[in-house]
Amino acid sequence: MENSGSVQIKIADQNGCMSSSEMRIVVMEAVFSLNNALHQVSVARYSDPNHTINFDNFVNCLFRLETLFNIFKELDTDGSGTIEVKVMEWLNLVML
Ligand SMILES: [Ca+2]
Repeated sequence: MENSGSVQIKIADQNGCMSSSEMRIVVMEAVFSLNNALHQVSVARYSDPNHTINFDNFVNCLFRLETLFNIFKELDTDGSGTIEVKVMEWLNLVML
């Protein structure tokens, strides 16, 4: 995942919401490259029943992704791409 430094958000339709597929495009252009599983989990968590994501939920999703990514980078002190956490540390991370 690579942070582009600036974010220009384009919402295809004018109703203030985006579809799950639009969300994936915007997130990938803006900040993160999501694999299919992470995209599906993000949509399940942040979309409403018709699979659209409003702006508040989109911002919340981006904030959570960035926060967890930054925490991971801090814990991965040797840059190996893996971290080791105790159960209470892991619970604290996922309950953010
Ligand atoms: Ca490591």
